[in-house]
Amino acid sequence: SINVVIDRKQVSVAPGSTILDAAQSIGIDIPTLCYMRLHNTEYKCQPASCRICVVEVEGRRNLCPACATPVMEGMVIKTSSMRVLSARRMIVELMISDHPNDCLTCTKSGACELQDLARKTGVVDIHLSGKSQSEYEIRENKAIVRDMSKCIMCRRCEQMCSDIQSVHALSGVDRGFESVVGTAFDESLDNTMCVGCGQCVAVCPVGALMEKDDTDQVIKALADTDMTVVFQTAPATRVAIGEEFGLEPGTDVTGKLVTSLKDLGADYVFDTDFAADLTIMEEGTELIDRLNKFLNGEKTALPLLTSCCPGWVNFYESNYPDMLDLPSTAKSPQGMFGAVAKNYFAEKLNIDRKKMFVVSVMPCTAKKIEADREELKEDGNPDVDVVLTTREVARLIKLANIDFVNLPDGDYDSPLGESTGAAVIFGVTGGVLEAALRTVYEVLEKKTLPRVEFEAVRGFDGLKVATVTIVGQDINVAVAHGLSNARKVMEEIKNGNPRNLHAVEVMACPGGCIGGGGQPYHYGDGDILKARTNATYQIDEAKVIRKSHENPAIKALYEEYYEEPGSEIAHHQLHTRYTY
Ligand code: HC0
Ligand code: SF4
Repeated sequence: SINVVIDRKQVSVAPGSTILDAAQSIGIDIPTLCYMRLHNTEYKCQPASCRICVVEVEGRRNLCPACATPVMEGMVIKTSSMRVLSARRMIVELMISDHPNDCLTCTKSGACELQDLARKTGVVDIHLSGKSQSEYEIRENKAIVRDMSKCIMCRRCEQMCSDIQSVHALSGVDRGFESVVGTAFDESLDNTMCVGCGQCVAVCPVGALMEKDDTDQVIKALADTDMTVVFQTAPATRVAIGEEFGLEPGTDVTGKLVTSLKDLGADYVFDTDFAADLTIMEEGTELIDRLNKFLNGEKTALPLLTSCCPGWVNFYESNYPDMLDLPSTAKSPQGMFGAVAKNYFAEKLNIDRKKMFVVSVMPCTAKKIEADREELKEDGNPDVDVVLTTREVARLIKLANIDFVNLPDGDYDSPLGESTGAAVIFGVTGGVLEAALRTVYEVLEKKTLPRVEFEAVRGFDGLKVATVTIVGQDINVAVAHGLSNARKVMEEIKNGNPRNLHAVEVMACPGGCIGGGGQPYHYGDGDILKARTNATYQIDEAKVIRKSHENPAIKALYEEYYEEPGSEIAHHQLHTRYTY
């Protein structure tokens, strides 16, 4: 190992470590901006372009960027000398001199890293004036708002979009003072390969990339006494929203979330998890049909691709238009919930679907685009009216002055609130496939699983492959998260499917929905994602019923309304189609 001294403290680190690694290992905080470490992967973004992490190394004339300078034996480093401080101040001043002064009304205020740096470096006055600020039009689509006047060119979004997602919708454009991260030919995101996953939003340190704020529409609906407002909460939101109120990452606040939505004025609070169980019934049946055909030597489309993540759906629609027979036709749980609410439940309440307002609480920006798909509307009336990200819901709860942390636990309403352990794990990478396997195994084997957990599809490896033996047949499955991993599997399948895969789960966001683009900011911190993942598996473990096909409310729904999985009415309401 290599021994160095940082701020009078001795530290030994592995060769190849940077000064930043060494400092972090002993809890010394060096500010960073363009640097980004991701999700327990080896992936590091360290362009060393912002220079905010500069430190003083004894014997060297120039200050060194801590994120990109390797340690050397005997180095003596000062991380906060006055020389360092004035260099950092200069950088922050430069950035602020070309940044709008709307902190009072900026949605990012309070979570903005530039604001934080200004405070940390004690910048109170901007000496650099004379040059007018570069201004850009605010561009937005259904999911993402881009205000490039606020871009500080850290390029973290570009790294996410290109390296992690392999989407390449965003890149550095223009030079010098004018340079920002934008789209090719300044096109709207809708005219690029953007899938709406919001991973760019998740890592933007300032307010340049934000989710489209739809809280206003929900406030209006809640204030309208004629409207029946129905909420659904996605699996991954319950283990993350607590962070917005100062709770530890991985705190399960399911009950508080329900109560807070009731306090906001919801008429019904239901669970997307219920619809996740329903998805397993429909998608599982589809998988069983395709497997049976395959076993009988008939022609069928394999592997079946999961279709619940709209970032992934957008990705395969635009990148693999000639393989649209592979994805399951099952709508996502959000989509199924909307259909059940606006058909079955509206009929039950005897109200016009236009008098029902369905709000999804989602970890996801792409869900906003999904809800706007024509296939998820009836006569122009959407099954889901508005999608709010976890962050937006937290904002709403704060606006309503609700003391979230001290709320009592509430219960979901019946009948669309009951769910199993299989449903909640949808929120983590591997969970959809694990849930499907729990059901497919028992249906095909006609016996109880000896162990419900399928460990082989758990964990943070970018691509997980496993083989499960069902009725004497090896079923090969793969799980990818992060779209660059998805691209690898898709290229493989395109080139003859050498692993003979039968089912593939893809979630666009690293970690799955718990790492979604609409979740409380985690900036790639793997520990936060792990905590949310562990909490999710704990919720599953604590459930009495852990298999979708055993959900009594789902069984009742089929008996009362949908007849059986794959029935005509189920096809009409719970399935969809894909287009290029
Ligand atoms: Fe997910 Fe979902 S698990 S995509 O990540 O499948 O957004 O949480 O709601 O729809 O259930 C997101 C999360 C969901 C859906 C579910 C699936
Ligand atoms: Fe949305 Fe989840 Fe897909 Fe990310 S992984 S795009 S949060 S559905």
